[in-house]
Amino acid sequence: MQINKEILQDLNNDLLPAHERRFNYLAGEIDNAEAIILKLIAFNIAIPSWALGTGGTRFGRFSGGGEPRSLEEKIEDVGLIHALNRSSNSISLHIPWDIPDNAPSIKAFASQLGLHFDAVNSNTFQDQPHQALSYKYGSLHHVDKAVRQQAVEHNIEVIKYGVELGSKALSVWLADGSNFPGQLNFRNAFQNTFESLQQVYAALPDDWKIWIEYKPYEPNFYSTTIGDWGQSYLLANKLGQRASTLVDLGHHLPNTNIEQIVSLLLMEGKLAGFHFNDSKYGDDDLTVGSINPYQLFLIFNELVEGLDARGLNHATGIGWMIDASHNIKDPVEDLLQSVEAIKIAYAQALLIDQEKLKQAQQNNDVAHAQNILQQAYRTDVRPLLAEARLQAGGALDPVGSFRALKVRENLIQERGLKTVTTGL
Ligand code: AOS
Ligand code: ZN
Ligand code: ZN
Ligand code: ZN
Repeated sequence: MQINKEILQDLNNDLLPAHERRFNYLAGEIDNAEAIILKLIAFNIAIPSWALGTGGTRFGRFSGGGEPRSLEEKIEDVGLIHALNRSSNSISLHIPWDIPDNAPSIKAFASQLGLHFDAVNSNTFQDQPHQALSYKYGSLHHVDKAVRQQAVEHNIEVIKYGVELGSKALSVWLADGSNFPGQLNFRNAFQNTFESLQQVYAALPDDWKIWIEYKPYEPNFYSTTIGDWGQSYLLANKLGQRASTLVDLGHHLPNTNIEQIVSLLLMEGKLAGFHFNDSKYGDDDLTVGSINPYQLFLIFNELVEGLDARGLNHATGIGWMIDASHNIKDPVEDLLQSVEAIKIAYAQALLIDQEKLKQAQQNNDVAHAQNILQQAYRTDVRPLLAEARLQAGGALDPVGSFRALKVRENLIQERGLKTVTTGL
């Protein structure tokens, strides 16, 4: 299904007077509304293919119906999201959950919807049917060279798929670790990981990057071989210029200062990008901004300050991606909310008076520094986002329009109530 542009227009028209009232008020309060709107229009966030179906937990999975049954249908769903928010013009695939067998036609279909392909993700955390060797005890770090080789080859295959689709980065997340003390020799595991990654790195096309994701625990509960940003950064440094560290917001122990990590990675040119989500306890993969929007804002403060006038578009080479997946919400609504939360944080960060903040820091005026940040954070920037969407041809109210257009009902009609998508 596709969004009916005329009906969307009608829905926008109904909301227009109230929007204009709110927007005009805000535009009068701040002095850079137009500049912020342009930056918001340029800022797109990639949608992960694995988030388009209702997620499960290890206790069960409750499908919401009308879920995508194929890669084409996943792309179709991202197209729906993009038509509503005009901020999700790419999709990140997970191989082998998504196998782009006929890459040229997949690519053509995506571009019809205004979409391109972001980073491709490899998967060596599960065994696939017909796979020769098991990843039960790890993949790139495995004690057995043959298993490492199989995992290296899988990553190279993923790069090949990505090349056909026009992706420019391979994103690697390893479940490799150990569950019990004594199970693993840490140094050997790390060294094996490094040597395996060197082979993958050597297979990267010249204009490609490799993004190394870290995570402290789960599925392994004693050690993870790439467990934190230090370990990822170490690997990225040893590998070379085209390797960098990917920050998944849920991959930190509680209370970790993620914005500080972001700031230093950016300074060193080693910030690969993000898997945006939110969490209360661990890798909860909750809707972005649902738990701790202030943290998100502080991260965007670092990004705006660190990337300076460059803006946060694709030209930065940084990956802006969601990695949130839900077991009770409609996945499309969930993703629309996540994108909105990311852009709210960005717009708020653009309101920070960076000059004044520097001054306050220079003068050790701590109270004033806090006020500068919170003045921006407590500004309701949603009319700026709505205006940006309007100017870009999207919906003033994406979730409201999704409901009014009965998108899910239509998808259920087309695809059926009991659909199962690929993924976890
Ligand atoms: C796993 O915890 C990571 O967040 C990865 O990014 C993973 O590939 C993705 O979440 C799909 O399971
Ligand atoms: Zn992730
Ligand atoms: Zn994760
Ligand atoms: Zn996560």
